[in-house]
Amino acid sequence: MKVTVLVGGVGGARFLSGVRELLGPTPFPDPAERGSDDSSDRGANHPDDRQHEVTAIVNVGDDAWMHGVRICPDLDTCMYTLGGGIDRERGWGRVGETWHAKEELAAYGADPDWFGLGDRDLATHLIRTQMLDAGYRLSDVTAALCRRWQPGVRLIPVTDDRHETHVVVSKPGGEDGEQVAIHFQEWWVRHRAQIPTFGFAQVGSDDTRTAPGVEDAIAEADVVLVAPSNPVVSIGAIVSVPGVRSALRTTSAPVVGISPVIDNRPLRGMADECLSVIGVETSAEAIAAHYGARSANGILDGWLIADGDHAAVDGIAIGSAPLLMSDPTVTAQMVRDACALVGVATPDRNVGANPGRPS
Ligand code: FO1
Repeated sequence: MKVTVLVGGVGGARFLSGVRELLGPTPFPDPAERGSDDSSDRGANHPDDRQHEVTAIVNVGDDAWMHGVRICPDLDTCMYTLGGGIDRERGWGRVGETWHAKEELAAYGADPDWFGLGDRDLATHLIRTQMLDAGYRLSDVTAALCRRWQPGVRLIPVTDDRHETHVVVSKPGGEDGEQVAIHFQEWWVRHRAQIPTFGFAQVGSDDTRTAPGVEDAIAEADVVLVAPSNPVVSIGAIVSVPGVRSALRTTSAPVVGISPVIDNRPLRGMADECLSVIGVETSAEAIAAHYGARSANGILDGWLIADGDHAAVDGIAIGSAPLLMSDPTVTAQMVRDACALVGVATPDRNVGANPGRPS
């Protein structure tokens, strides 16, 4: 089966681990792209022989230029988490990280000094910046970086174009009521969302288009999953890319979301701050209503909420399950429950990723 997932950062990466646990690895980059069509010598992973394909459409709204390198937090968090390089405690950046470059930059008084640029992480940004400067698209760069990390899920940025989330805030030190737009990372990391905030805006090229494969991945899916990522700055930023909303509304695949709150509170991150900025209550029901039913110009057919939470939205099938992503096996069950909610059968367990493990 073909599964397409809309994901942001930390929560989205954890969710993808569960999808991979359930369906087994999707080789990425695709080795078959170099292979021949002769069925005798094509590997077991040839797209035509593969049982399941998982494609993640990843948010790029958090991306930023810092110290001359291009940083893509959500793509890197997915790549490192699935590739085994993530620092699980932080949820971002590399395990075993050191911060010498950051300290040296600060010693020179280089701005920004509030953003943690790790030494290992810096290598990723240097490779990406060199490839972008050489004219490669972000989706090509992501595939090249994944040659090392082998995430076992196809990772595609929602767009190859600049589509940054900027945040309208009170101008620090400004006249009364004066507002200014700052980059999402400054709002999120420097200010921790603790300054008066008036809205979000996507900033980038005027003719932003979906990256190659994004609309096909939605149109050809057997099911589209909306991960329990930040509904505003992750899922909202993805759906704001021209072509995505219409692809979601026209695909023959059911679209099912997983609620990012438990007991109507986000697990981590600042979904509540973001939702309050746009006037949406932080609850499973309000977020579902915000996404909207596909039968009512929205994007959802189904919405899986945490046991004990409540939601009722016309046109959206509601189900409940334990939603704490404590490990990939638990998350895999969430994926199965979400698919079942919209009538999509899933395998009991994958047989690819862990051959020989006792059932
Ligand atoms: N988050 C922080 O809270 N502090 C940081 O210094 C920081 C640095 C950083 C560097 C690279 C990267 O890929 C992510 C980084 N993040 C940091 C996380 C990032 O700001 C957020 O996780 C996402 O943008 C929101 O999902």
